[in-house]
Amino acid sequence: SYPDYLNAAVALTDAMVAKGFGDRIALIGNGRQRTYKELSDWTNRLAHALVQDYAVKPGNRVLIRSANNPAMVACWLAATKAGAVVVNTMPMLRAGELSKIVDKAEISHALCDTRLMDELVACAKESAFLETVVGFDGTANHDAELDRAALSKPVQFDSVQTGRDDVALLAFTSGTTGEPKATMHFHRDLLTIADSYAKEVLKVVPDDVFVGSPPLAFTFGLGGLSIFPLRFGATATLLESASPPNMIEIIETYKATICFTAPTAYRAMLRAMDEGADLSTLRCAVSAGETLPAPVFEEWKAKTGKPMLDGIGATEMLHIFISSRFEDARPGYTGRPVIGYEAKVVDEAMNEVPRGTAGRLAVRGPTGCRYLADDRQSDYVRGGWNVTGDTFVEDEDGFFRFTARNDDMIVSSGYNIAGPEVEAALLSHPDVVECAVIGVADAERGQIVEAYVVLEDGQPQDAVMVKRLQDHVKATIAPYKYPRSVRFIHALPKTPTGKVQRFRLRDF
Ligand code: 3SK
Repeated sequence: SYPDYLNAAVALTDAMVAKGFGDRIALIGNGRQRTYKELSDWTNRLAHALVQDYAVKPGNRVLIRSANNPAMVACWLAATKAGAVVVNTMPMLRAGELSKIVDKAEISHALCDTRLMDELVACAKESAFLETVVGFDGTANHDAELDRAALSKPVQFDSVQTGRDDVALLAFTSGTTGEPKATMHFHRDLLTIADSYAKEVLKVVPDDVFVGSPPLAFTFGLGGLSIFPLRFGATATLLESASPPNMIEIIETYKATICFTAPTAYRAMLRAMDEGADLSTLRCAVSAGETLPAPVFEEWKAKTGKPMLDGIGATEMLHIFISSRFEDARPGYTGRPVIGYEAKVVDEAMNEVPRGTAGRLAVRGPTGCRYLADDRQSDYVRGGWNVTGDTFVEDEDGFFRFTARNDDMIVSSGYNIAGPEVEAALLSHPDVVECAVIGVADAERGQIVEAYVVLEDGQPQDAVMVKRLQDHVKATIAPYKYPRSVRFIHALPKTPTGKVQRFRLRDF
């Protein structure tokens, strides 16, 4: 229950100062630390500048373009305080991709790290909506137009009295196929994900220090690397380039306790531990965005003594709604619904299927999907349930196990084969670094399993290796699931958020 009038940015800054967190470190990034009081003052000054100098009005759509850094967080919070609806975007987007977002969201203002101006300026030239582009300095120098405008402004700002159900954020989802969709999230939603998942599952305390790789433009990152720490008076570390070595350096330097990243990075961290990296301060390793292979879970548990917390979320739902827990995390299982959420597995007619049977995962709870002006709304939300693109099985104890993306299910000679299962089998081979599996048309079997494999450096990409991998899969899972076609590749095609774009493999 939230008050009728609620501004999420105020709750995450000024209200935290009022609660006594003013002197604690809120953000660390680009070589500087900011306390909650400094963050509150900074965002209030920026909000004044946005309103007075750039005429930002409540309801205006404001795009932010930046890598993960404290200035991006400050701009997001300031625009929210000014009552704007924020669209956070990733630094690697090109002008054409930005244009789609600008047009769909009818962006009027863009705040851009000056190091990333070119593509945005190119996009603005073509846009009927985008009138104002303002540069901010993403480094610690604070020496760009917006920073200078903010400098002389007061540290108190009368934030816009938004309603708890006013839209605060438009989060774009590119998915692995198709046109981008914008999902609308309310001020209360931004706090709900912290008050449900972060409180119940992660049990965040003020002494926690967060680190991770997902971009703030992806709601997985926005929650994990800004909303969750700020909601509980904890510290967020922000990395513009969050490679595993950089994350490890932050973990060691700041004794980080909670990490948000994907299994591939955890694999690299496991290898780094073999070389002496000290990750012992991490009490919580959250894995999401891709399936967590059981071997990675097992090795992490063996090396750290703690389970990894697998989770599934969706941009449509804002954040994670099914997660494993410290006390009962099981390898191969995503877990149970987060407090406040319900989940069920359904067939095409929305009937719940018996436990143990695979079907479409449907979920409902305090957050949910509201696409902006998109006909796909009625595909995603049916009878109040958000019907995800994932196939899951619920077992007798109410634990949910991912089997496949709906579009990853391969049907070969009448057998349903879940691509991720074949991928997990291939990944357990010591010569395989990464892999992705698709179904390709086959005259005899309807479809066959085709695997794209990235091998360890120096491994021979020949017929002997193909046979070795096929035999390994046959020995690991039911033999009919083995990839009849194996192709070697240098790197898998991925979305900017790191999801493998299996559909692009069809063009190889
Ligand atoms: O599982 C995901 O892809 C996801 C999407 C949005 C927010 C959080 C997560 C984990």
